[in-house]
Amino acid sequence: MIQFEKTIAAISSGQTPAAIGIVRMTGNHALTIISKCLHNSSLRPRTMHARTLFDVHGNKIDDVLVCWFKAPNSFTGEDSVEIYAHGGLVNLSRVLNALCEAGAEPAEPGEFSKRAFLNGKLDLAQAEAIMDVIHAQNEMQCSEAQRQLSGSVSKSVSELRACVLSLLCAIEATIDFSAEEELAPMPVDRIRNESQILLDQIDRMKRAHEQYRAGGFRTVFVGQPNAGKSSLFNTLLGHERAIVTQIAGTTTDTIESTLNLQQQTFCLIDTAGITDSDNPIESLGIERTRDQIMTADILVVLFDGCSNDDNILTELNERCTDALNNALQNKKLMLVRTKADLKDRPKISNKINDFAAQNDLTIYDISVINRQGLAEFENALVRTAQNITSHFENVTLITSQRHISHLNNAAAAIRRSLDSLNHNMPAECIAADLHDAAQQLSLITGEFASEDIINEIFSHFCIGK
Ligand SMILES: Nc1nc2c(ncn2[C@@H]2O[C@H](COP(=O)(O)OP(=O)(O)OP(=O)(O)O)[C@@H](O)[C@H]2O)c(=O)[nH]1
Ligand SMILES: [Mg+2]
Repeated sequence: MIQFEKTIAAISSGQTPAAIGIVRMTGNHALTIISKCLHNSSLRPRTMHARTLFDVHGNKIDDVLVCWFKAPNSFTGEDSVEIYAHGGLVNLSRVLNALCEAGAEPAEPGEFSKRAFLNGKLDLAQAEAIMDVIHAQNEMQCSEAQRQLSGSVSKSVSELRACVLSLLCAIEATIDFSAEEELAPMPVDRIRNESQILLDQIDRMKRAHEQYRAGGFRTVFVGQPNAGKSSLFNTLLGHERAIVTQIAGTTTDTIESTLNLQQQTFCLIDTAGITDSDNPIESLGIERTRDQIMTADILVVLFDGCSNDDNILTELNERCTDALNNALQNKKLMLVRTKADLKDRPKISNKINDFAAQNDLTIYDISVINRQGLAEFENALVRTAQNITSHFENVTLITSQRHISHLNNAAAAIRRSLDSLNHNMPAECIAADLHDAAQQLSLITGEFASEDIINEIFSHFCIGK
């Protein structure tokens, strides 16, 4: 256990008015300091004590609950004390000041977590996951962060590193260190195969990361003007985000908004058309629509229930062929017919029916007026998202950009070593790059990370964490 000179304290709960707030303190002198503020009342470890807290001048600060976590069985591994006082910034500041007057010092951002890391209570990836849990904006982000906190990233990265190290051992056995031992032959096939498996694994992790970073499944609505794209977009969101009128060509730009549905996050994107236009503003909007179609995770094609216009299929086929084929192959295309509440709608066109039948697609008949078919459509949207996620089922999701850049560096080093192998370079060259790959992976969990890197990472944490 590292002996830190200072005993630190901070308000660890939110600073807005609340029934209860928490001040915590960690360090060698934590017990001495708290004892001064409790008029020498004794504490048992891991037991809640109802006490009155005083400052060093004997003024009463608050009636509190106090718990002592005896080293090494605490978050930081040091003697730690938590004080549960009445909430609110002023009251909690009084508690903190009382501790500081008695010998504690105000903690720097992330200092508790940094001590936990340096004392081996958690690795760097887990410490970073704590911040992700705190800052999670939705259910998906929170459960991902929780998984990382319980060590999912650390485990996967350690496994990758173990594979690299095992390859390294095999290569080093071929290096003539002593000139006396018999040398093993270079395991060329093994290096090729296992390097490729490592690269594929890293690539899958990166792709899952891209999906996650995009802020949910990019769900793009396309269709002829007036098909009802903006109406469905607004109805799913539950508020009038996009302008809806009966004038064709109302939406000229792409509009994005986040939708949380059954624990999945979608980034809904309403678009302008994709038909060429003389209007320069519309042309720019159309360009953006095409860009969105190209990068869509889910493509929703809407047909106007009031007409049997099926041009959108031809247009998608001609102008966005690759994206359409990709969506079909990966089961990411959904068909919607709108305005189901209207009587005397024309028959749906044969072309749409044939397209749906050939590609085994359901046409969701919906109305935003009487909400017909909306629940079925939402369920299907969630199923489509689940189908996409299933490709990443056994892949550990990486959410931190820092981790991704170390993974990228590791992959580049593995590729360099493969290159050296293919060019019959000396074993030392192949080994040097694999060493580099192992080093990059270890930086994710923080083994061998320099003090500067560690300080930089924890400086982004909040005070009291
Ligand atoms: N009766 C009925 N009318 C609808 C429905 N959905 C949309 N509309 C009407 O259809 C018209 C066009 O709707 P929008 O949502 O603006 O269509 P859009 O596809 O976004 O159109 P552009 O932005 O112009 O490409 C509006 O007058 C809507 O009120 C529906 O389910 N039932
Ligand atoms: Mg619109």
